[in-house]
Amino acid sequence: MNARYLFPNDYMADPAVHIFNGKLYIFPSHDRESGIPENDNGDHFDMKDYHAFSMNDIDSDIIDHGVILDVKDIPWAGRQLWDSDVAYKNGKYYLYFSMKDKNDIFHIGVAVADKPEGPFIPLPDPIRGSYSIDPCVFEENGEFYMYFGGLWGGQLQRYRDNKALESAEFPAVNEAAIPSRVVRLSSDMLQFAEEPRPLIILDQHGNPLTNDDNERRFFEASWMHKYKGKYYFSYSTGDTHKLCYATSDNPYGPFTYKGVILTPVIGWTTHHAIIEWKGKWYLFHHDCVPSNGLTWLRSLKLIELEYNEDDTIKTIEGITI
Ligand code: FUB
Repeated sequence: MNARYLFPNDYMADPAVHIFNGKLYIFPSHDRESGIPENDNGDHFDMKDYHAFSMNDIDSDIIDHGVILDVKDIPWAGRQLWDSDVAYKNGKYYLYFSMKDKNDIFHIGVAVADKPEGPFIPLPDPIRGSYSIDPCVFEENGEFYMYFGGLWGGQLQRYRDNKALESAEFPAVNEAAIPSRVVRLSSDMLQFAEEPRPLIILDQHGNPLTNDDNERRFFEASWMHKYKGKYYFSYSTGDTHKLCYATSDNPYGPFTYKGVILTPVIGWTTHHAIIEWKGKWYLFHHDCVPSNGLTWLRSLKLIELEYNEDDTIKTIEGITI
């Protein structure tokens, strides 16, 4: 399968992908030209709404279902609708989204709908105890786990043991890297059921990846899938622009680093979803080729993902696809 751009009409990024009612749904961030200068805080990613998309088949055209949630309708809104994900339980769809509050602090919000196409009605407040960005929700035997977090503009370095620090703190170079977080959701899907836990990624010797290991350590863009009974946690390395993955026998980890899924693409960010549909596996992601490299104007892309005999993932070359 050749890689293809999914929606040339507009800039969309950070795809979350799920099969609902036999169709494939994509929930991306909706990039736009805000005119805000580029900085390490990510202020130039100033998105204001979300759309939902669906596909009847992997080769078919993508259907744009329009706006499913707008920042102006979210009571606690400050700015910047970043990465989101959607989960289904008992006839309702739950949209989990990253957004800054009125004090410019990222939290994770929830909005609820009867259909994946929305409209999604936001709760008046973010999830209690939530912080940082990039929620990914994974279901296992009726329990839902959220994986989240993002460094730099995503503010994860401002928290330790789920408490806000006076100011951002990075570990020393050879100390364990700042981990992403995993938390089980409450049965009503609207809150955390427990304190978020660190998601530890170990190297092949059983040592946690260190803060200076920019080629492998977590930065943002959590995604979880299961293959042959194992949990595959994948993520972006941020400033080294790769999608990597680590595996575990337990959704809470610890995970062991396995390798690179996607080498750097054109653009600063890289963010993805991995899903099996009709017996094949796919990588949904984004790059900035159509915008001639403008990092804040990203385009959705799709390519088949393959495994090796030993269940490792075959690396895809980002620039050439
Ligand atoms: O789209 C804004 C941010 O860029 C996302 O939340 C990150 O994962 C990165 O893709």
